[in-house]
Amino acid sequence: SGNGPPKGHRYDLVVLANRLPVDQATDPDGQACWRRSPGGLVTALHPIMQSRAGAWIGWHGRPGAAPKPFNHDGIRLHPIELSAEEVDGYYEGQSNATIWPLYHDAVEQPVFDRRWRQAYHSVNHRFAAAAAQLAAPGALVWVHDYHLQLVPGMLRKLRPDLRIGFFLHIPFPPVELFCQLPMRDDIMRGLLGSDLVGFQHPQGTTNFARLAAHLLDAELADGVIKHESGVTAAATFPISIDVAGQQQLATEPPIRARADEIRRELGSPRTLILGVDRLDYTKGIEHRLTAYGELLADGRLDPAQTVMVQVAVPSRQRLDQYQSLRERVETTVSRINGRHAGIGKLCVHYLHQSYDREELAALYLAADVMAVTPLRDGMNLVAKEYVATRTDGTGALVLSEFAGAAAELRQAWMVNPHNLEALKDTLAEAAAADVAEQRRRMEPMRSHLRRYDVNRWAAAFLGQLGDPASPEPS
Ligand code: GDG
Repeated sequence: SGNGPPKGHRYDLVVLANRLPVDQATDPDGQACWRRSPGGLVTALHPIMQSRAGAWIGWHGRPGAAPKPFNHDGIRLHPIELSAEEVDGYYEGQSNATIWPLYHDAVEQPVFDRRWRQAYHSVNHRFAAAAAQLAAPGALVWVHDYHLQLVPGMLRKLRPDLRIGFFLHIPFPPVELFCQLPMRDDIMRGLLGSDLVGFQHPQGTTNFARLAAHLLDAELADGVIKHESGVTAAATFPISIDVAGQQQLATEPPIRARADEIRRELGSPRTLILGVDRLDYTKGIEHRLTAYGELLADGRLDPAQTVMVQVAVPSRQRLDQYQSLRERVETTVSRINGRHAGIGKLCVHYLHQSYDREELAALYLAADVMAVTPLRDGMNLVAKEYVATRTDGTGALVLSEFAGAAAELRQAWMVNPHNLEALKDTLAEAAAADVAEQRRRMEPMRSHLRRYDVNRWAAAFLGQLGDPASPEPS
């Protein structure tokens, strides 16, 4: 780190996201420090931001006064202050209790609250004002995700010279669901402040264009939306992972040894079924557990030969909906173990903890069946990480039709998680597949991912936004 450029320096590339790409940590001699956060977006943008000396605007993760702007790993970081009330209203309220459930097909009832909308508006304005100050004339500005949907419109007013792109990491809902939102007009005008809006899946792109036509009488032609205040392109950019990095992890001897050790510690089962998700109601964790429990009860899976590991990373724990989900999941796990486990032989190993990439890679390597069964998911990177980790082409991916990843990982064992019988059949089939069948499905998915990694994703978006250093890939 360091003090970096003088005050008033302007940047040619500015990224905005709810969070900065660093977490507060403590170094070995007890000093507070910043550490690069794990996660795909950070990995994807880091090299581009470094080579372009870009600036990143985001929240540092705690309520109250923000640290001064600082440099970290060659990137300028500009923290945005949020008061405790704004964390409640903008982040937990409007972002995670209204927009998140609504954009995920309302699989959980969205909550509407006027006070949250005010906080969402003022925090979005703070982000836009920071970007207006930091961006060089004609700079590229890339805004990320559902927390910041008003920013493009606000920034366009402050700085009409900028090229503004917005990427939504979660699904964009159909018109009739979106129209429930009391903020619908503000959000639509906010998004249409962009030159380019990107979605994970063609469905999102279509939903957005239809909505513009429906709400604002916009004209649609050739991926471009003509509206009262200009022209916005809408296109699909499915996000990916650092495929080479993930494959590298999979070949490291300590990680391979750890995978073997995990299987031994689990009692060397014939079939290990794995789930890895944030503990979120969109991820279909309960559906997956219920299906597994019934397969044991029906005698279609043998509890002496089968183990399930469910990693449920703690998430948004202050929200009621997440607390009650946790209770339901934990009850289901206990019920399955209570009925089918033996002394020293659990059927479900439930881990409400977070793990580093190395341990996750070892779990992916150890798992015969990877169960990814969201009710709705923008993409789902866990599915892609599993495929990239299986360098020998073995392993069975069970994948929900409602994950964005289903549009690309076509050879997975595809399932509708709402259909319990289908989910049971699919899990049982995947568990019974021989190595030839596993490879027949895995190889095309692996070659797809090798071609479409996260660098290509970022270059495609920035290329279409007009970045001369990221020509659009063919
Ligand atoms: C949103 C959208 C979209 C897992 N355990 C830990 C941990 N992970 C990592 C995984 C993976 C990432 O977190 C989870 O990504 P997902 O895509 O599966 O899900 P969301 O968190 O819901 O992400 C999603 C994504 O944005 C990107 O656009 O794909 O649809 O919902 O990389 O390996 N990370 C840490 N500790 C863990 O224990 N730090």
